[in-house]
Amino acid sequence: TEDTRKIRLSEVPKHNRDADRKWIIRENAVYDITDFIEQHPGGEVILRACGGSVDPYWKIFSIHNKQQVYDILNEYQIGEIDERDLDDAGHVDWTVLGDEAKNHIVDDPFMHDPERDSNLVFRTEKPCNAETPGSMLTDFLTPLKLFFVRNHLWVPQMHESPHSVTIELSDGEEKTYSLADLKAKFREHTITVTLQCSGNRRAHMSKAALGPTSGLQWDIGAIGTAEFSGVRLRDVLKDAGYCVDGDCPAPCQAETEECDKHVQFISPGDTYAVSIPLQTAVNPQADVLLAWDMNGEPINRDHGGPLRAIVPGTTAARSVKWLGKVSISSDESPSQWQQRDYKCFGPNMKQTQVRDVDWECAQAMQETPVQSAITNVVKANGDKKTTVQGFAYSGGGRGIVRVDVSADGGKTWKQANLHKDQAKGSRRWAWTMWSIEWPKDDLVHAQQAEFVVKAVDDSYNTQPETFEGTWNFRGLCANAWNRMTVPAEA
Ligand code: MTE
Ligand code: MO
Repeated sequence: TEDTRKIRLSEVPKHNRDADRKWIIRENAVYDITDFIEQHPGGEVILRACGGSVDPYWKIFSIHNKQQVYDILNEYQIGEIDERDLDDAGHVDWTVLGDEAKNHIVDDPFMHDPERDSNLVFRTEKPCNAETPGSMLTDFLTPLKLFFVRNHLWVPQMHESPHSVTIELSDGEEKTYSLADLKAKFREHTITVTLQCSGNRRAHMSKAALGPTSGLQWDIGAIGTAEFSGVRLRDVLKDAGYCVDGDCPAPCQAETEECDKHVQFISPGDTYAVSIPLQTAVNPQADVLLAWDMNGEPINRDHGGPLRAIVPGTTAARSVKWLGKVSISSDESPSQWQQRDYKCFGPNMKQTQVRDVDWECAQAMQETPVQSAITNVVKANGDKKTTVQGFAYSGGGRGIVRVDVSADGGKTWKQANLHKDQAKGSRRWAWTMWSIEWPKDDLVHAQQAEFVVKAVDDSYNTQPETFEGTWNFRGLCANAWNRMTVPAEA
């Protein structure tokens, strides 16, 4: 329009990531996003686009191509590119910048991602977010090639140099350990851990009367179980100079600095960062690991190799992959992934009110509630016998003590057999597989049977019947009774 400020293209590169005011352009419009960067859901990666166009990035991160995102961006528009810098088609003509133009060609950061098993169900390709088909979640230890992948960004290329992790104490002192140091210096521990994404079963919550929730619409398969080997974070913190149990030389940091409350895990380049309570990190019964092996193999690139944090009993978002730094701090991680992503609000708070959300008043997810799901209903013996099977899991090291299964939509119940397994760890960090056989004569409905499962953990927590009461606009902690309807005649 007439009164829109016209900006010469040559001005844009001056407002790059290092400038005071950071600009981007989208199509022909110019935006000053300096004040938005902090709120960017994807963190600081947005800085890469500053001083140039976001278009090539949004081609890659196609998640941006929606009205909600355009609306946010529009608030930051300051002008548009001067006509003199547009080509005949009316598009920005980068060639006017001469040599500088080539800096605006963007490589696809996902091109070095590993190959993945075609059995996985992809929710997004770039970044890779793929779940295990529910029917394939039958083994106590999930086969590595089927283990769900949840990546916020691309998989970093870390194989060039030997890996190391830096421990930063609260006084700022740092100590760095190579992977070889960790292996040589500390006792190795192996624990069996179920990792479940905070959004597992979100697609089910999205079907509630309160309406859709935002995020990847996972079915039951954003969960898996593996044996992880590595060293206890506790042992490494102690070696780095942090007093974990009062037996270290004076002055004892734990006593003098009461404010030491969190351990931040940071991936290289700040591509991902979250934190857990320090109490969890130093508790010998909490089994928090810096892990390099998964099911007896070096952790592969998708799952965070060469080194990842494993925080058992806690939502998988805290088990940081490609771990580069561990930092003891009086604060939780300031990242988006700690402050925004994994918080539940009441069912009254709707997506449309997100701007009014007081993020600080809500607790960031750590330990998770009890969950269960039906993976398979198998008929055998000419339909005389139906076997229902699935998994049940609870966070916080709480074991599963009972699994109730119904064949009539939840009116009557029987108890499933809980399978024995070889889970390792100080507490129960792994799911429990269960199954139950249903004789045909007991199936009350002629047309179809509606199987339902709910589990009980060792604190007698159980799952809500429906999603209405725990509905939240981010679709987190979706753990209502799980249902599977099967026709009576095969
Ligand atoms: N760590 C890094 N560095 N980057 C990530 O995107 N995703 C987190 C967590 N750790 C993530 C990460 C989330 S949300 C989940 S659910 C788990 O990793 C998934 O682990 P997996 O891909 O090995 O199954
Ligand atoms: Mo997750």
